[in-house]
Amino acid sequence: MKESRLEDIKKIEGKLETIKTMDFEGYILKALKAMNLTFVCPGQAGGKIGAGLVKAGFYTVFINTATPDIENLKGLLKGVDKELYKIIKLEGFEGCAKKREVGLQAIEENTDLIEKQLMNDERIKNCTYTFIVAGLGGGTGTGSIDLLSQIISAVMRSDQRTRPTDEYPNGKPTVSTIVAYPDSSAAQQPLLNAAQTLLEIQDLQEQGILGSNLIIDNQKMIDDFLMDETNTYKDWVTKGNKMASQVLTELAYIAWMAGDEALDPVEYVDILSEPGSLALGKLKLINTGEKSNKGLMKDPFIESINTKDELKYDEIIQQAFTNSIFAKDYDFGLAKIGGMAIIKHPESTVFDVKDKIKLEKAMTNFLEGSLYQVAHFGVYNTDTFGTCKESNSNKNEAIIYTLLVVDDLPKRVGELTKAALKKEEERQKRLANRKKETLGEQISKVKKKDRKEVPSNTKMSLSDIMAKSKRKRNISVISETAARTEPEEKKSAMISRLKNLK
Ligand SMILES: Nc1nc2c(ncn2[C@@H]2O[C@H](COP(=O)(O)OP(=O)(O)OP(=O)(O)O)[C@@H](O)[C@H]2O)c(=O)[nH]1
Ligand SMILES: [Mg+2]
Repeated sequence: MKESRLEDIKKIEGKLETIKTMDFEGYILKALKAMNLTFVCPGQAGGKIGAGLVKAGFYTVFINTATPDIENLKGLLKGVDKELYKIIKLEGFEGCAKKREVGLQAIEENTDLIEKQLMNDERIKNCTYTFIVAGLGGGTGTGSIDLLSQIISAVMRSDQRTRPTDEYPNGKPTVSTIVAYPDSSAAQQPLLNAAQTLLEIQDLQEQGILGSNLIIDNQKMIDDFLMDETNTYKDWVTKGNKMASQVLTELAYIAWMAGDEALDPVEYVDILSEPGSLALGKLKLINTGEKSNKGLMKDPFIESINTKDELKYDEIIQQAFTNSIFAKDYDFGLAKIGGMAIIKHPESTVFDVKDKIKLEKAMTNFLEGSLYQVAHFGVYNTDTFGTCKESNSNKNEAIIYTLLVVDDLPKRVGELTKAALKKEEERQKRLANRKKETLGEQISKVKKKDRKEVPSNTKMSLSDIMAKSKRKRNISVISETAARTEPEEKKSAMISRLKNLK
């Protein structure tokens, strides 16, 4: 066993202690350890989602421009082991007011800090896989995704890495994104930020820098929160963030569970590192002992099905892949690579060996024709169910996790992305027309003056003229600054620093 793996196993003892206080699925207590995933979270939304991941034991780097966001984050992390996270405050900025170019500028103007705190971060450098987490509506997160992806990808592939890169099948990407998409009350600016960032992510995926992208659709979170009569969370954001950290944590532990047939870390990374949208499903099956199938027991995250003597395999698979909050709204005809993990009791009243074979067949049927790569499959027998805080050995419960990378955006996100880009194009056209008109008007005015009129500024004093010319100079300075914030130019300096890493 490689030394770095032994190190990880030593570390897990501590991790399990914190996990024991959480209400994640109880079986994860039986995992040897969690995958060594790290998270880099720029901006406020990234910070709030990341806070839950730190609490689950994953090393996280927070990056922000706004002091109030950082103070709020410190509050969320109160009592958490400081070894588990790092907060980078980008100097010279206080929030980005939803401007992506300012978010980019904030990283650019803090290169020394980023180099010291992020490029030289041993834990990021040597982890198995990194996620960048950000909200798509603001400026800090969206403006920094591009550079951060390139930086992290470069450090994880550099010679300085002690962890061998051969863990990555076929040299695939080492970084994925998790992004929160604005809800339906969002204005054009956040929607445009989201659209431009999604295009940027797609571009980085095509370059082989980014793997899958998990989209947290805030509107789905709100809808489910409103529908749920029994929920105990104070608001949809708290609940949504918890769901995200929970499913990521559970999958990271599954990878290190002993199973007859396991979805092991390399297979898990094989899925995560595939460019496209990551659809995650989770379905809980409960055998209530009733003869009739009561259908779905609606739960916003864990879709539960009452089972009866005869299981409806196709329905289970259909529900597992399409109905969870992070899996809804996808065209599964465009799925590229997938996986399924079943967690069951060794004496399960939900599944027996035959069921397992039939489920696997149902999964193959469901995905047939769409997957052009492979589907990884894992079955885990465990006598620990319930939650980590309060575990039990319920034989009547089973959990199915599904992972699929789809070569498309979810429907709502795809439609809004197109609409936001079109609206912006029209706005730009209108602006260009208006400029032309103004120019035309000016020309006709000059022509008039040439003809006969006395210039209106003949009475202007020298100081007036100087002041006017100074004003003009200032304007030209401002427009030069605006041009300087063009993303391509801003990125070049940082990228040349990155090249020195290799
Ligand atoms: N899922 C989720 N979305 C959030 C959360 N906080 C904010 N958002 C969403 O994220 C978007 C705003 O992004 P922020 O992260 O606040 O922006 P920022 O990156 O800090 O950038 P600036 O505020 O412009 O400096 C909005 O669409 C919010 O609805 C959160 O905790 N969870
Ligand atoms: Mg903010």
